[in-house]
Amino acid sequence: MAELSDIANAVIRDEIEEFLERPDEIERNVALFARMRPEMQDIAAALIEGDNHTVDALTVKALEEGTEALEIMDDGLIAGMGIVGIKFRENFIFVPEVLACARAMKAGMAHIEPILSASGVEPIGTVIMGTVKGDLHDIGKNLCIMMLGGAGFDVVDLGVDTSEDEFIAALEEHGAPIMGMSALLTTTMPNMGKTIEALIDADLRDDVMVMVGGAPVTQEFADDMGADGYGKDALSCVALAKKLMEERG
Ligand code: B12
Repeated sequence: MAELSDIANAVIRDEIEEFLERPDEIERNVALFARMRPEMQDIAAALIEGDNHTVDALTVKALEEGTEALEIMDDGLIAGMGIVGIKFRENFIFVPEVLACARAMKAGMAHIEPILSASGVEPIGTVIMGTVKGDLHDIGKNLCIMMLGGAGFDVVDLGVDTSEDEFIAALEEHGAPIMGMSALLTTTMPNMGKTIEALIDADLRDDVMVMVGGAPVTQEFADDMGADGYGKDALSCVALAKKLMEERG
């Protein structure tokens, strides 16, 4: 089993020691960071500190040194945000600090976005993506959009706080075969189901495959609301979109 001392970066070691209390979360994060290259730990540490300039510089450096964009996304950025999420949940930090970390995440994403979304392949189809009404979280959705672009999908991004009417208007305008909804709040998750009901009322449900995701969303919840698929992360989002395209024929 990995030990705290196996983690090269002192900031990450301190963060885990000081802020993580649940044994499962300590074990998971120690294992995650211990297997990570020190350069990626440094990016995660800068993100946790909300230091967008350092995340920016370290991301550029890592890319120049030949690091894969996906490794930076998963190990540096998403892993760092995982610690931020726990500190936020436990009230060690509050919205302003999380916003600084989100800004740092976006600084890194700005450099990996052109790489992950450059596909060079024939467009497979159009995906409409939005974060549901009442919800302003867009980091995960934006990662999914990058990866979908990289896999050859054209993506129409409806942004955050997307109403049922906005999803419907976009479907009518683009005739997209797939629509993806993201929700990060338990209070906004039901708006996914409401949007699906609105699609039924608008007689559009049979024209589009609906996929859903976001940290609190589960396969069971997706099934209950009548979605066609659930994806746990950006990679599964792409696999799911491809599968739904095939199923649709
Ligand atoms: C960053 C953040 C914020 C930032 C958002 C900045 C931004 N531009 O997005 C700010 C500070 C604005 C914010 C605000 C709030 N937040 Co907030 N936030 C977070 C935090 C720390 C990280 C979210 C994140 O970006 N994760 C990283 C990304 C990469 O992961 P992801 O979003 O899960 O996305 C991945 C997958 O889920 C999947 N995926 C996502 N979407 C989709 C869609 C499809 C179709 C598919 C297939 C897959 C998929 O792929 C993604 C990539 O791998 C989470 C903690 C957490 N553990 O999630 C809390 C969290 C979501 N927030 C929370 C809360 C409470 C709030 C506020 C209400 C706080 C407040 N008091 O004001 C407000 C709500 C604002 C609003 N109306 O939306 C709670 C929600 C609790 C709950 N039970 O609902 C959480 C869980 C924190 C906690 N307390 O534990 N937040």
